[in-house]
Amino acid sequence: MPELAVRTEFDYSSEIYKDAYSRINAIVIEGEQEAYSNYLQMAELLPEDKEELTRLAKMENRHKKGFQACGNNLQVNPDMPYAQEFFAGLHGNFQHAFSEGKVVTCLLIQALIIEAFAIAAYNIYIPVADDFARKITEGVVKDEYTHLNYGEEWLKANFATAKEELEQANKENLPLVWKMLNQVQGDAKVLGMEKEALVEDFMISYGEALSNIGFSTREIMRMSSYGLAG
Ligand code: Y39
Ligand code: FE
Ligand code: FE
Repeated sequence: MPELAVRTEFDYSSEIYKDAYSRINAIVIEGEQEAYSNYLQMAELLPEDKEELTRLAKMENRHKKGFQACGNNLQVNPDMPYAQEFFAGLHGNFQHAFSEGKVVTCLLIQALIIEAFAIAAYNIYIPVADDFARKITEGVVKDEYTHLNYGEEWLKANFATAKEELEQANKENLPLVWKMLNQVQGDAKVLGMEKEALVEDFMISYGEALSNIGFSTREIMRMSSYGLAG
């Protein structure tokens, strides 16, 4: 008998699933909330793009509502304090960069790193999600590509002046992503999401973005593995 591809089924109402979901769902809700306010803050730094950035911010707010509905649908209470702690490092770095008007660093943190992280997480989640969450997430992930593309285009157009700051910001922020991935690894697995798959998808989106912006393959390899071993 030929081997068939079997879609893994989950007991979405089991306590173990709901417990893991209470943290992952909170991370996503908090991430969307912070993304919303990050785009509004970037709109202040880039008044010429204010309209577009406000439009992106509003998409993030819709995503947040969508994921809140996913939690409600599974009767899960998102653990928001856990999620705020989870994002504290990136959040602090973004706020610090914003206070100094460092738009390149803000773009790297939100529009490249966090978007690539979101794209990886949502792509890997879709095949293992419950039907309700799958439909929501499929709509959301399309928007996240739009957000990543915004960051790419802006940084590509300003590559010469942004390059050094990008490398520095990558150094300071990418290690946080690897730490965050390690931290969620156990809960992600309960939901059917493997860390290796998350890392692979993240590397693809982030690496392609760096390439489109103008970095060489060598630079991309050096940058994207920064802090991976640590
Ligand atoms: O731009 C966005 O919408 C990003 C805020 C959302 C971040 C999602 C972060 C997902 C990490 C989840 C890790 C689960 C394995
Ligand atoms: Fe989003
Ligand atoms: Fe986004």
